[in-house]
Amino acid sequence: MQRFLSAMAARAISAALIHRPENVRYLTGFTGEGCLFVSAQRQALLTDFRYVEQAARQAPSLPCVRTRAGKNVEALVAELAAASGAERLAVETDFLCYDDYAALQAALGAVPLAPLSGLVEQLRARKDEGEIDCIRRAADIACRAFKAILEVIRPGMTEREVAIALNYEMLKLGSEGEAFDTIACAGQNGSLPHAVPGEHRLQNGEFLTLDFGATYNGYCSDMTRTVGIGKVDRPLRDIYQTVLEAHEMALDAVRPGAVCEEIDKVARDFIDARYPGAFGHALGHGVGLYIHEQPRLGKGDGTVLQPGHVVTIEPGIYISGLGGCRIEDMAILTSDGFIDPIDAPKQLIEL
Ligand SMILES: [Mn+2]
Repeated sequence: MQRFLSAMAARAISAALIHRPENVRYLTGFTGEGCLFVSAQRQALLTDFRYVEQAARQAPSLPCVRTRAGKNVEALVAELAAASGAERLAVETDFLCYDDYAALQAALGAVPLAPLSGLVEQLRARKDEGEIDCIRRAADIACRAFKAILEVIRPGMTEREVAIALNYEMLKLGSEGEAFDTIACAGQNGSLPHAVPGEHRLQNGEFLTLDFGATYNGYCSDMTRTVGIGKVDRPLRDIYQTVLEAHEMALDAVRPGAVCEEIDKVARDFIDARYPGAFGHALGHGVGLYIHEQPRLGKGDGTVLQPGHVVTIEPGIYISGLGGCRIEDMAILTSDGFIDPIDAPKQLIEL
């Protein structure tokens, strides 16, 4: 909260209202529904009866303002803004829906709304020791679940059955829930980077791509492995080796001081020279309380990696009609390199 107040002051933002659940959690520890008002003079959680006690437990030092019939959240925010002498109120314009925005503006009258422009997300980009510990635990859960699922996967299972079994393993191992919808796609479905697991049954000779993450204390992990169902033939093996080499080359380029888009380029140039146009998404992204955070390892992001950044490295090749392959690890930037919390094997596994 102190860092956020300083960042607000540096941007001449006198008051802000935070709605995004990850941002409210980051600044206060509160995980229930509601929003957070912040000005130099006043900080308060606004929530309803269902979460008042929870707010007192999770954020004991923060005043909680209870919304109720006749005192809706907009009216209460207007009171807080007036008490703070706010000239404008910054909100998450990339999150707040139009109707809520309009209701808030109506209640605020002459005080205009303004974009907060990702200020909390910028603070969240570099993780502290406690956050990194949670991410490492989430990664460990996912890695152990992957090891377990390898014993379960059989030809004839559907993608959906694999995804359910993998989710169950993660939950048993302590995950609070999936970091995002688990991807399990096989055969020709592998060319869809974000395929939804369906009724396709695993067949010998095809690839199965698993992209999944666990959560621990709110923090996410993210990993992808592609495995062969039985022996896999030439075209797929070549794809795998190319993705693996690109993945290793990109990891070699990760260090404090490296520029995000340049790491992306290392993997992209290598793949494009062999499979033009087959790697159509960014190399990676930040991971934290939310699965896709700053920075982005892709063209146009000139962020210089620093200790505390946590990013994924996930090149892939996708060929319609044939299938696809992706290999994803995470890199936790340290003062002299990085820690890779994903310790699952990367050489091709043929089940
Ligand atoms: Mn990812």
